[in-house]
Amino acid sequence: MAVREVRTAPFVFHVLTLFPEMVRQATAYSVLGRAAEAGLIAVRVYDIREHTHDRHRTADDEPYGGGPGMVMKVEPIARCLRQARAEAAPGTPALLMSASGVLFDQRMARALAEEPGLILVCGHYEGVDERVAEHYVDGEVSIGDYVLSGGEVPALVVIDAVARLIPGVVGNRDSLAEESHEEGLVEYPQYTRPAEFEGHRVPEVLLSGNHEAIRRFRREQALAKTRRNRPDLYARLQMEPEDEQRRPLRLGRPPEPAKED
Ligand code: 9D3
Repeated sequence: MAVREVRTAPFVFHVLTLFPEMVRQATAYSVLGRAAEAGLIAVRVYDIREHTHDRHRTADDEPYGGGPGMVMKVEPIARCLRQARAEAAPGTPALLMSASGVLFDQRMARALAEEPGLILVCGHYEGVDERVAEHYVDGEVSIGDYVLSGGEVPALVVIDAVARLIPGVVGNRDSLAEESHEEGLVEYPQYTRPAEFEGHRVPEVLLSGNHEAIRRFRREQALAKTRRNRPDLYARLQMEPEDEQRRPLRLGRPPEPAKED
């Protein structure tokens, strides 16, 4: 058996936000809630507004040069970050959740899980003064090409994906499944009882007890579903000999580009 490295201190997520309750609430459930209970992770939430000075506790202001909307001020965020960095493990990177950031994926999640912890800065409604990205954090992360209302939900996405990779947070069986998902196929479809519901039957082969037939059926289904739903992944697939006949032959032509928008 390989020796497993075991963390002595919890992996701490430090989240800077104008909506601390939103982050606290969402991390209290399910896998994250249990991991925190077990001391494997911790979520520390910082209220950016507590780092404002004026009596209106102003966290945003009009954009220089004009334009619609408001911009979150650099000063409260910088001060809040200073506090978070002081409380975080040495070397903990700080990331700004930003619609203009680098795309988050499973590979990035694996890299972030190797860090001593994470500081995540959330903007809301509007943009954040660019000086935060340039001078106060180590990177900017987006979770995808759609417009959200703020960085809180994206931060929760990052926390969930990274926490699952901390040893002990999910069972061995789940983490093995995650590795197989990283091979570039969507998962095979799953079914449970009853064998028939409103006329819809579970594929007979799954009831057959023929393990080799079941394995081939699942691989075929995963390939078909990947081709249908994820042409981008399908184009990059390295086919096994048993998959051969399922891929159209296009000699000398590049793979179809993934459809987007
Ligand atoms: C439509 C508004 N956009 C042009 C002015 C800029 C904009 C500002 C703030 C767009 C989104 C947001 C709020 N979103 C985030 O803070 C965010 C986000 C996202 O919207 N999509 C994917 N990932 C992320 S990470 C943070």
